[in-house]
Amino acid sequence: MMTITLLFKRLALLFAILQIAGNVYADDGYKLWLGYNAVADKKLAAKYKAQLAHLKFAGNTPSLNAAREELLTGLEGTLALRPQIGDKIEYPALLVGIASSLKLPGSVCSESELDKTGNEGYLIKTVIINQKKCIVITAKTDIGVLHGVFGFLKLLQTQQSIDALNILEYPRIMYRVLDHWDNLNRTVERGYAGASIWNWHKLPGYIDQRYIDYARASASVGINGSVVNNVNANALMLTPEYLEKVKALANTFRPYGIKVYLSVKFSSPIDIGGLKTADPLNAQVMQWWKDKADEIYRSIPDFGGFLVKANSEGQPGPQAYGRSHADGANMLADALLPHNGIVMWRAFVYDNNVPDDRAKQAYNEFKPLDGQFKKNVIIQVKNGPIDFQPREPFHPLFGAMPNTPLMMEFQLTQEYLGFSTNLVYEAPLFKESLESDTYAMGKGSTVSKVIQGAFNPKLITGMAGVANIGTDINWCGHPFAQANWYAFGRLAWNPDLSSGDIASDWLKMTFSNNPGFISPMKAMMLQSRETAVNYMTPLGLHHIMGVNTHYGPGPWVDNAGRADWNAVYYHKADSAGIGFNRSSTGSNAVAQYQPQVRDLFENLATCPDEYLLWFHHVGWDYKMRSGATLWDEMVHRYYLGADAVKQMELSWGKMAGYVDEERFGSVKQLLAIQYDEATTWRNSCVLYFQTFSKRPIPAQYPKPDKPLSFYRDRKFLLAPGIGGNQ
Ligand code: GCV
Repeated sequence: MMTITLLFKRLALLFAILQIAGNVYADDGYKLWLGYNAVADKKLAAKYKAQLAHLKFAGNTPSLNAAREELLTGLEGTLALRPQIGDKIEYPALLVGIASSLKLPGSVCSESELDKTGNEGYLIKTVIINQKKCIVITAKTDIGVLHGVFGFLKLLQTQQSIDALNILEYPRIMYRVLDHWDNLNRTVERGYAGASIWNWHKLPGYIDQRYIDYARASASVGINGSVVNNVNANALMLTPEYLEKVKALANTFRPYGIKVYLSVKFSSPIDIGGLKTADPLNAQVMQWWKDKADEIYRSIPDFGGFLVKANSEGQPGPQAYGRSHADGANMLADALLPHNGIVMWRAFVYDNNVPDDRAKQAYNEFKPLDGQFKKNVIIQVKNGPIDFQPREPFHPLFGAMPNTPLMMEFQLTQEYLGFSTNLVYEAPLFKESLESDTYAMGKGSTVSKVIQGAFNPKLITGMAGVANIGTDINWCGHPFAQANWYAFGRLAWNPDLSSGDIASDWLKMTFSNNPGFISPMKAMMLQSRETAVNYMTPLGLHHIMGVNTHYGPGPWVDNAGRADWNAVYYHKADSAGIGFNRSSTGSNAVAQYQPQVRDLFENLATCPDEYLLWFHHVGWDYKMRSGATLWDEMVHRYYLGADAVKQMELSWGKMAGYVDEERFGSVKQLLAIQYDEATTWRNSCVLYFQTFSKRPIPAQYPKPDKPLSFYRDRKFLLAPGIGGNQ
């Protein structure tokens, strides 16, 4: 007879085996894509183990130590392997370190190969040394080695062969930066994942483990900069008290190759400097910024530089003194140049005078300044001309300023994409912008090439992502929102990667390599952004979200502070039709694009359906490419979008066997909320626009079960995301 204790022991063992075999242990999402789940394919795991039995890791600097620790954590997690570590090479070996300290024979990696990796890239190669096969992870710099270690671990996490490796990686973009819109009181403007991760009160004395894990995760996808405070900046940030705290963060991030940047308030010389003016051409003001820069670099020698929002949404700027954006940016650039710092000056501008078309303002203000900025200034341009909408055409400034560095600004936090309750994988949105052809230097002049400096190699290059990170245990508020942080880093490193490849890497590293999981989940992710466009803003509609909060539908909003904060300004629905006429008979925003692009958008026959109502006011009975009338097509898209969320729920429901219960349950609940929100969007918009179209909802669709007034009357006064500029 089996004793009770033995029975319990056996059950416990069985349970443990089942957990490992199915790889479905509880997971709160904190580890992101660095959970280093055990390689489930036992044969492959055994082969990896044999190939990685010995490790020679050269060097002992903070970055190399971080790399070594990450490698050992990764090997332990994926393979339960603790390699024998030694200086003498035992075979089969994994050799890691910068090329000069590994003392590799010239035949292993040539100077020219290494040169191609630059200061942050790496080589991973299978090589023969003393007639024995080894794997080498090497680079010119410590940071390159760290990136190489993450690259190598990705191979194991995604279960790829390591038999014959020959990988040369380097970043295509220089500045790959997360912008945190975090306030000093720990609210996060447009943050939907809890409070700010920076605990200013406890800094500099207390270094939260989160700061280190943030740096690890960011470095693992090649991010090399962090702007830690909101672009609606508080001048206090530049006081000695706060700079001390920033220094502590910089020290924490440094081993991971991540520099700290600060958003600065243009009026700081007045606010905290005791001056009477912030005029960029005033000698005292210039000196104040120089002294401030010197002060910062004394304690943070590798400080990255400043991010500036000026003359926009009430923020101070050089125009108050009759000066231009170039005057303002160049003054700061002069202060930073001796220290190799940069100025990221934002092109997201709209002033107090309501323009005929807000979409045109940035181009109008910045294009004439082309070539006038100092070499360490980069103009940060949102992907589209309005404001991070679910879909926008590419910003006309891309390609229009050939002599000025332009930095792409994407938004990872889902301000206009349903906050953190909506599963929206943003890589397809990013790619759509990057692959748009500006025609600036002839066919093929994509936005991606422009921001990589392909047409002017003298320019610095950059990509920024407005972070979606907060204190939620899973960092981003939705387990799948982590994929947007991940995808941003991967695309900033190489904008030519595909959304699908990035999605499968992320899914494998985060959840499971099982094809039964990867295939439907990748499809779900890839479709999710189009789905959101359909249930929110199909056919080129935009900015019809709730006022201020940007939560939920608000197509009826017509009483906000200024005309271009109202939804009616953007959709212009009336009894004749709907849409913003930006063609030559309207605001003529199309003229800001190169002729080929202008003509494409100008002409109703060629304007893609996706941008139809962005560029045209179209009659309700206009015949669409599908053969349906505009009204019927619009209704169809709204229903398609909401139905697709139901499909997402069904697909996810089948994933229970592949995912731990915790994250399975979390995504399940969030998808149910998303379905509710999608149907709310659908019903609100269809009912509201019907008051203009006066046409029926086609019979095949279920009628909304509540009247328009129900949706209009809902209030979301305390929706998250607006914390006040503290
Ligand atoms: C940080 C939009 C957002 C604001 C944001 C602004 C910007 O208007 O709603 O919250 O402010 O963009 O990018 O500066």
